[in-house]
Amino acid sequence: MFKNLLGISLIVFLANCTGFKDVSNSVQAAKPNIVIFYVDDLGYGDLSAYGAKAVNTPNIDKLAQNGIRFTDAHSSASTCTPSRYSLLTGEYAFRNDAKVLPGDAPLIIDMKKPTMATMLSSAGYQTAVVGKWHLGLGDRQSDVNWNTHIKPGPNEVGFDYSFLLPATGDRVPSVYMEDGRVVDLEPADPLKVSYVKKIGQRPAGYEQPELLRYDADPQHSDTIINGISRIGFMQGGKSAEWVDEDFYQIFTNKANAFISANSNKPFFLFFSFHDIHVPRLPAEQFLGKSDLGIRGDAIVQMDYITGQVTKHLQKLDLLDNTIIVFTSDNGPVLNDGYMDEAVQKNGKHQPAGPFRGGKYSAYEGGTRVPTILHYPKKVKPGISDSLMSQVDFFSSFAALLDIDLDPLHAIDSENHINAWLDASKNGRTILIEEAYTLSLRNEHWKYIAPSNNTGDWIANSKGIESGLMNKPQLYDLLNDPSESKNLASIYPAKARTMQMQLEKISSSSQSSANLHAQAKDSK
Ligand code: NG6
Ligand code: CA
Repeated sequence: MFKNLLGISLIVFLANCTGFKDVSNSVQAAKPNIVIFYVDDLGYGDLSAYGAKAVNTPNIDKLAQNGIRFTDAHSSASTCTPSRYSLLTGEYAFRNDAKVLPGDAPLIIDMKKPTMATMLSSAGYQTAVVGKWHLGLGDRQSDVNWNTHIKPGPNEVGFDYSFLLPATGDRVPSVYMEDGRVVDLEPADPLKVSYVKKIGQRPAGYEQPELLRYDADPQHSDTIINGISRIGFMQGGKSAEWVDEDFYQIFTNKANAFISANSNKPFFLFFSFHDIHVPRLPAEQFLGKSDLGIRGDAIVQMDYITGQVTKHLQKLDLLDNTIIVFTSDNGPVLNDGYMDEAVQKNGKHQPAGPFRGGKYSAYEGGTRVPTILHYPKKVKPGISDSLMSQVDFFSSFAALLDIDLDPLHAIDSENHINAWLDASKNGRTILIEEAYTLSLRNEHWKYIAPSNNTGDWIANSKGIESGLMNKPQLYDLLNDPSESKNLASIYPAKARTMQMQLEKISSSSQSSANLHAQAKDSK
């Protein structure tokens, strides 16, 4: 013990003499900060780093140039709630039937299981989520009391700090929540929410469309807040209403304040954007800054925010010891309920890049999303074509930090830390992609399970091909990345084998359990 103390004093002394900051800094250097930028509805082709021409994203492109740009990395699902659920729990979302939630749904994360946030907390990290939540709040179905401290929520599943949009920008309540409480709520004007019937005095979009800044489809035509009709009805809480154009500043400030407050401890920041989800209302300074109308301007705003947070890390001298992951929760959509001219102004832009489908779709455009890992000095810049998934962040970061995982937890999360940090290493062989049906990737082969649902509503109202068919589909992505030739009838045995593999994994409760262990061996 005494010897150790002597050793440490000696190191501190030498460190001071040689210009190193101090020993505590070098100890912390062993634990990198982790920042996940999680964009909403950003498609594979939406960044200039991924080939976009009509919109410029210099801040993100810089992360890509100095980090690893992945070409075959996936969100777990083609919609938001299931993707977020998987990222935070390390489990495929279909195991918990996690679907897009209404704004008054209870928390869908089982508090008995660990999350990325609890796992990182146990390793001494300070943890925060800033931005969109959409994983439910409270424990009572459609009966959240918005005027009290609402539990459970992010603070009960491992986040030390939370500053949120409770659900989505297009869902009520249109208020911020900080650590379980609605921000700036006047007790004399209590807040109530209903997803069933109209409540409150505010006009609804279906009643007074002349008050709207954008026309909306019937699902987005309820209570009007800030000139935009939303999904659901909201009564009271006037002083707490958000102004959508302020998101970019408010979330950036909250994130940067969290970083400043924890600059001498390891931290995990889950920066969960509202952009570029609907309703798209970028601040004035971004208007007209792309050739794509409002959707492109929202991308420019999102890039600006990424830059502001990254520059803040740099200013505090934290950038070199921070792993930044930049990615999206699902593929792109142009018209998601509001007539904001995203379709008309899209021109030749390909939001899903070369891939078929988009948000909601079983085709690659649904889950194959821009993904960048930036870790200066530790990670060699490059391009990785490995098959990667957000469901693996859990085990991969656990392995990086030498944390043992219970084999019964994060059961779908495989450790691929080597492939996350090195573009020359291989990632997954097999991956399930979730949409309104399940698909299996096995290397460059993709099998899409048949579905009785044709998904016409997606194609008709969103202009996106759902990928749903009542027969099996098999694609060879190496020769046909845009999934244009269904090979299921040409290679029936291959389709059958993949169908069986998919059924085995989806019905098992231990799909990757043994892979946590492998993780440690291969490190
Ligand atoms: C859908 C909404 C859509 C969007 C989506 C969630 C309708 C018709 N559409 O139900 O506008 O909010 O949910 O998007 O209500 S996600 O990115 O959070 O998954
Ligand atoms: Ca989304």
